[in-house]
Amino acid sequence: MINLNEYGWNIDYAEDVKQNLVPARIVEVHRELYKVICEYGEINAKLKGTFYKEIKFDDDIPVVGDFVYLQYNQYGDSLIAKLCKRKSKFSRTDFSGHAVGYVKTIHEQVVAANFDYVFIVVSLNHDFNMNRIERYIGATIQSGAEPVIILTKVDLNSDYEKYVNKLKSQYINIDVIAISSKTGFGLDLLEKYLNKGKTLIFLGSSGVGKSSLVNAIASEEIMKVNSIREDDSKGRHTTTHRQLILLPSKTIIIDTPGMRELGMWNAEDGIKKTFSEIEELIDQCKFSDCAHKSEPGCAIKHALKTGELDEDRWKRYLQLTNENIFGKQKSAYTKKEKLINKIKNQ
Ligand SMILES: Nc1nc2c(ncn2[C@@H]2O[C@H](COP(=O)(O)OP(=O)(O)OP(=O)(O)O)[C@@H](O)[C@H]2O)c(=O)[nH]1
Ligand SMILES: [Mg+2]
Ligand SMILES: [Zn+2]
Repeated sequence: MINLNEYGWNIDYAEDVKQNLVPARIVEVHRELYKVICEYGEINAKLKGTFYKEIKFDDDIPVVGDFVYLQYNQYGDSLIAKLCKRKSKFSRTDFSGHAVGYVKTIHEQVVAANFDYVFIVVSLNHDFNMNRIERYIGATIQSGAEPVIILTKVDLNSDYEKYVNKLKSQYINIDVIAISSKTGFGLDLLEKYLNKGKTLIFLGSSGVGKSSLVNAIASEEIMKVNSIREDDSKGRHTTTHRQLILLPSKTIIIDTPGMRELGMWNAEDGIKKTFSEIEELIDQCKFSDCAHKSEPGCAIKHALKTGELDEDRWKRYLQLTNENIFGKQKSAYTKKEKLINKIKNQ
């Protein structure tokens, strides 16, 4: 019999449900087929028919890491009857374009749920990119979990301390750890995050060494790694789907395929926290609707001039906030379209 507590279950997730339902955690999703872990072991499950009726938003569909209640069936697929409230979730904007009428909608797509730490995995090989790291941090803060920046492949970059210092000076409250899965360098510094019952999710571009790190932490080959790959070449995903794994040491990890296009969804809060010093400057502008262009008493202009605010960082802030506003406008538009369609179809 499996103890679901080892998979992160605790009383906070419990919901008021009928007695015969069994709590479980989603470990993999393959279209409509779910692989879940419950007291009876790892089994297959599907959403119960009535589940679809109750779905109000796209994010009500269970994803990897979610806790659910099952109608257990020992002879075939069990049925997922209820989704438990999420403690954290990671979303991105889905541009795949579900057509509503003639309008392509942009909507929230939840990627994974209920993790405590997000390991933002960045390779010191070719991958290092502040803009991308900031996006990940923004989305992580928004998710409700704690970000940890992991710089991989230290063995390939003798200059790694420069990058560590750059990040540490920029993000005072975020832990930055440089490691090598190949030599084992730095792995001891990860121990404080490998607590029993805590869930880690690994995010980062394809080829940065996420699965290699899973294996290094586990000290065994749990995830497939493409050993002949010499660079962080894009577009070849070794890990093909998100997957929740329980290591022998009882650490729970969600490994993901490289995700380069991390859209922002309602990430306003996360961006504000990531760029808190910019938000503070904006508060000091003389005019509350300052466009930070030619207005007198503009704190941003002043800070750019004195070098207090880095020009690149300001540009990244603008880029991220613009994208976010764009996402919001689109979704408002879409809601209206949906409503019009609904009325038309009545
Ligand atoms: N030199 C060196 N190579 C590494 C290290 N970590 C991973 N690699 C190599 O980098 C390549 C990619 O590693 P993976 O662990 O598969 O990368 P991934 O992030 O899981 O990639 P996807 O599954 O495609 O998202 C492999 O060839 C690894 O051997 C490291 O610390 N040092
Ligand atoms: Mg992988
Ligand atoms: Zn201003």
